[in-house]
Amino acid sequence: MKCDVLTLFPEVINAYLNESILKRAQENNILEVKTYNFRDFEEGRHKSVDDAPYGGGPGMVIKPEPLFKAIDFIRQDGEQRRIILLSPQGKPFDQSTAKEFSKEKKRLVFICGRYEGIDERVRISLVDEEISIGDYVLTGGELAALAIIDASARLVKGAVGDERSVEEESFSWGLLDYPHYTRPREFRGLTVPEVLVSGNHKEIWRWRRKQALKQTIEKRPDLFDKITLSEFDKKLLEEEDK
Ligand code: 4HQ
Repeated sequence: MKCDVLTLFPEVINAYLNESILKRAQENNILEVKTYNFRDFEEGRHKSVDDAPYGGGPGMVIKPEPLFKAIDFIRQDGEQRRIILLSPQGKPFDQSTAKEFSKEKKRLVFICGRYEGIDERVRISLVDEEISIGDYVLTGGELAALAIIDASARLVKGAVGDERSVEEESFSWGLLDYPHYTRPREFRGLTVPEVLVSGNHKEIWRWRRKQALKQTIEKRPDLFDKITLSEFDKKLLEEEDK
């Protein structure tokens, strides 16, 4: 997976990506991220990348020129790119988009705005798609770009140390996770469910599946309504609790 991030705060992007799993993914050439400060492409004397909105009103708008220049610059290598703008007006990002990005052959370019947003002509002429990470307003697109890169890169084969943890998610696709426990077996009077220490893998699998189903019903009925239950799932849900 290859990405370019256009931002006024490249150090924010780099700080996150240079830790832990995504750091290792970059070292192993599974993930490549180049960050660009688009202020470097502003040629005005004062290097200001924003200006007051036409029509008046509060706040400032990112000027088109530095972003057009930055995109011209990164396109010089002739590689194919998918240009993405982070914005609350975008298509909601979800796990299937992450899966798609993890397999994308083109470079992904993330444009991170600040202030009230960017000049509309950037969206019209440069942007292939607008994506949102949720219905709330951030101060900038950086956290959105990081969320998308993080969720997508960990799905690239070889990115996560133990491949089974990603495989297991696809088995429970669309459901919430089941509860996890580690040592000690008793902690402040709270014990680990007996089945998890039984060594009976079939029973453990049944318990986890049932917990995942029940958590989804309880906490995210909207997600539960979207999934199709197997006959086995229906049987699990009908069982009396033991
Ligand atoms: N933004 N999902 C950047 C967001 C946002 C979101 C608001 C985008 C501020 C400057 N981006 N502008 N939600 O809240 O992607």
